Amino acid sequence: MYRWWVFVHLIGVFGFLAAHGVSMGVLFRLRRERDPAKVNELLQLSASSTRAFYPALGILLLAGIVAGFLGHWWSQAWIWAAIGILLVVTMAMYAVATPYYRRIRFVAQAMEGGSQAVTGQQFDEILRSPRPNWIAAIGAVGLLAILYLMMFKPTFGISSTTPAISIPAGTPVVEVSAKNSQFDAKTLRAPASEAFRIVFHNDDPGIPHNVAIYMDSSAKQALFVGTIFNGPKIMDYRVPALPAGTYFFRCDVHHNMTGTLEVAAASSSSPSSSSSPSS
Ligand SMILES: [Cu+2]
Repeated sequence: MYRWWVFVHLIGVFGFLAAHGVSMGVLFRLRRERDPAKVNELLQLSASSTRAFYPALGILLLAGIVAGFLGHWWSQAWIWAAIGILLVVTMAMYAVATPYYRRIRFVAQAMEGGSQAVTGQQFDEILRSPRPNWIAAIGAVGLLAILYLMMFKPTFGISSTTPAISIPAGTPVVEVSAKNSQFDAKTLRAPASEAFRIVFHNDDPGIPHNVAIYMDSSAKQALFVGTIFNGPKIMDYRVPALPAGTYFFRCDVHHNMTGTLEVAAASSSSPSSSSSPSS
């Protein structure tokens, strides 16, 4: 589900960039055009392409927000930084581009209408303005910054530190790690009819995982659902006593991360980790 929303989000990004491609092309084409009628035509082409901005931007934002919730990203700095950059870049590009376009359109329409108020030389100066370079530079820097944030999801050093975990002596413990979005064990073992702990190491920076236990692989009946959290972090889950049996566990964020939990009477099963015989 998360991947689908990221997919839709990227479709919005492509639409947004394609619409910008037209107006960027016009922007640089304008600098070489001196015929007022053709300048007006180009401006109309650009204006019609900007109409595609808004639906694409809407798709981009909607899918991005949904994916932000599904991926549990809202507690992370990078997503807010990306939104901030999008806002600032949008406003900056609008502020730089709008007066430029407006001025050219005003002069070109007057000239096409037969006005002699602006000479060909003055029109040339307006069209040769360095503004298109600025507009393109702001957009490119903003796009690269957002792309970097999306790909690398930097924590900016404000990731949560690992709290000390204290587990009373004699409590059965099951350890499992997630790395590169995979569990390090396909099978976990726990004692029957006894509450136990799962010490879960999420070793994936900025990626949310959890461990949830279900009756079977249909994952319809949950027996225990661990808190979803971003790595790198360790959490200990308090799992209630389960009757002997074979259960299914998975990460609720990544349904391809699965395994089997074997719950057996303490005497008949060899303990998987530091669980000790009850005193
Ligand atoms: Cu996961």
